[in-house]
Amino acid sequence: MDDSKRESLPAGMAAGTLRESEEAPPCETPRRLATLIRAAILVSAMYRGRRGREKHGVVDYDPYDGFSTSKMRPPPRFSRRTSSTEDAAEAPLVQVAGHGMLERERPGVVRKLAVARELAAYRTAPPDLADHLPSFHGADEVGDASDGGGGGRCGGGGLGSASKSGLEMASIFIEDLTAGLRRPCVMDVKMGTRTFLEEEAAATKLRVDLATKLHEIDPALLLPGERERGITKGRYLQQRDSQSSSATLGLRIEGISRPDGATFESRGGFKRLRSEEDISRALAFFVGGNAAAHDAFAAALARLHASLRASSWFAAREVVSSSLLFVYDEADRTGGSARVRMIDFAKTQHLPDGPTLTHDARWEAGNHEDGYLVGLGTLRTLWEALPVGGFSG
Ligand code: I3P
Repeated sequence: MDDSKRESLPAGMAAGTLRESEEAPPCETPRRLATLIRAAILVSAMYRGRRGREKHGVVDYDPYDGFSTSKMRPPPRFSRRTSSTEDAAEAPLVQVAGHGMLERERPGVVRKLAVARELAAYRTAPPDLADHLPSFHGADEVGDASDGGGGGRCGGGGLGSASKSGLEMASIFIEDLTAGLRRPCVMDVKMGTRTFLEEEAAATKLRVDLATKLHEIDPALLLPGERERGITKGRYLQQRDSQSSSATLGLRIEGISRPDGATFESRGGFKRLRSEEDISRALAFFVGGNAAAHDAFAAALARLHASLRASSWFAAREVVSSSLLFVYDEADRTGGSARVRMIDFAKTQHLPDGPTLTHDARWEAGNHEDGYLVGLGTLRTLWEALPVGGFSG
């Protein structure tokens, strides 16, 4: 996909570049508001696309997703299918985290560039988890997108090597979770106490861009000279986990988008959310006083928790840097539009001969524990204690 096409993609919205604001703007006519939101979406999408290409020189495309495909080249031919966004008379897609954009393939279905691990997750997800993942509508154009980077290997679904080098890529077609929503509210919660793979922890390449990002979080986190020399990705990701709520609470909020334009900002604001109180405030911001949605999400999280505890698929997989996407329609006061889905499986790996994971044991090198259920437990506890409407921001 060429740059001009990517930048003109209409669908993606990244809350990441919208300034942090917990104050709703004054009421405006819906038309004016829609124009403002559209402008913010466009600027945000263009900024992120250009910045990613400058940084990596290659595709920076990561829909719905906390996993970066930023160092992957696109498949040789992106897809024979053409985007039918124009045909889909729906609201723009809302994306609150990740590195790139989703494309609407057809009404109700989005296209995402994915690595083999993610494709394998969708292909192998069993029926008892079907309600907890976006529905899967197939894949196109699997190709080798090797970029010579470092990485290990994983199993998972018969695609062979799916390390961060030697990546096999596919366009996957998955359910558009905001389809049919008039005023979608979206929140991306990255799960787990650890968001790096073991091979990433061992990588030695120094990256100045990551030192710069760490500096933006807190200059004191860098040692003398590191800003110029760069830091390893392992160090960056471990700092991200320990400086946010990931390491302690097992989750962090990557982004929230509300249709009224009041938007927490993930790149900056969210990165510093660390305490239970911080997270609760963000959750309350997302719920916006909608008690029916709050109840519906509480029930959905309880169902998800029960399903994951009982799932042999989940027990056999390390699920790192995966998110829960929360979606509801602000205009819905029944809770019927509320849904939570597991997304972002680019760092999900099947451990065919490996241990059965508890997902709540402490990680030690080699045991693959990811802390996913630590985060889900925290989320449920905080969610149930939320005084909906009780936070003014
Ligand atoms: C990014 C985030 C992504 C990660 C990316 C990080 O940090 O952790 O998940 O991609 O690595 O920069 P942040 O959220 O602070 O912006 P991976 O999922 O591939 O690890 P990258 O810079 O190598 O793309």
